[in-house]
Amino acid sequence: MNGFFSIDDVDDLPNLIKMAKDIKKNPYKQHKELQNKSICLLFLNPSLRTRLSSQRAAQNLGVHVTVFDVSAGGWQIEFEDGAVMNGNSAEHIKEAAAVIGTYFDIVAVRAFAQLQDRCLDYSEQVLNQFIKHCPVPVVNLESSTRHPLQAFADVLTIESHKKVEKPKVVLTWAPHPKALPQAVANSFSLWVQKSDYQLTIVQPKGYELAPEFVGNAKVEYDQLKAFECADFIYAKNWSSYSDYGKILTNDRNWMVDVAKMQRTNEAKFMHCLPVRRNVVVSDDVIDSANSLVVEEASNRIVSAQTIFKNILEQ
Ligand code: SN0
Repeated sequence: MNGFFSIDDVDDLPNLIKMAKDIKKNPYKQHKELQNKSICLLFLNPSLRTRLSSQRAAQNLGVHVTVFDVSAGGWQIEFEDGAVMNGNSAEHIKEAAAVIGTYFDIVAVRAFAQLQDRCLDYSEQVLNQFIKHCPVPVVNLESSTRHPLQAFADVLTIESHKKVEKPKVVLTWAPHPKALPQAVANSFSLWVQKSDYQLTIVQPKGYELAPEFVGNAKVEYDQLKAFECADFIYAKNWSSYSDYGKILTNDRNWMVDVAKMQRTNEAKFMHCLPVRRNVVVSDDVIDSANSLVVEEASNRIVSAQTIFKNILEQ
């Protein structure tokens, strides 16, 4: 693997899942050939799970890890080609990525969608500029349109709880006070479909994801209907793709609660975290025995470790 931007970098998902299961069983296996390798984790936005799980993943492999909050302690980076840099940006991505790439063997980057300009966000300017100008492999720690390490951890979680070969998975939109990116939902949809599970995406009108991310998923607008017989409920808020970055409704009736979960096939509840309790999901659902949110988050170490190992061993 020569970098990890999206599911397109995975040739063989069943094999990747198998490697992840081996890593989960034996996370501290010695890798002498990795002992002088190094990873830089660059954050342009906040993080809790991604930061800590990626560090633990690197440490488990015996790899040196450096975390850098670019937005807090670095120069403001310019991403526009040909920019006249007489504003706030002090250095161009061309130099920044080139230099960082001489210090480390992997550069992992978090850069959220700005939710202002759909074309710009969906062009993945920041990650693509890193990939273009960085001489070593780049890993996506959530970009404008994707969060593949999260989706990989989600699939690993479903794999260890599914009772049938192709479980019914429902991705449901849920209310939120802030406008959030579509990245988590987009990647979840792609990875679940690649895993060959049955996927239904349910959302209010106007919240449909971009067609390339909906793929062959069943699209529903009636949440109660979508929940019937579901094996997994994955809740997430996202802002509108069509009316880009906007909050179109905050209808509290879309919160996941016990009455809705009772319509499912004793479904497991999933969310990537952080989650707004009693807005996205009621306390009694997220605190129930069917909630997988903590296990999902713990699998973030496994997904990151599997990807780092694959890249570094090549
Ligand atoms: C991010 C998102 O993409 O939705 C990261 C999820 C892993 N979530 C948030 O920014 C939530 C912020 C909030 O205020 O609840």
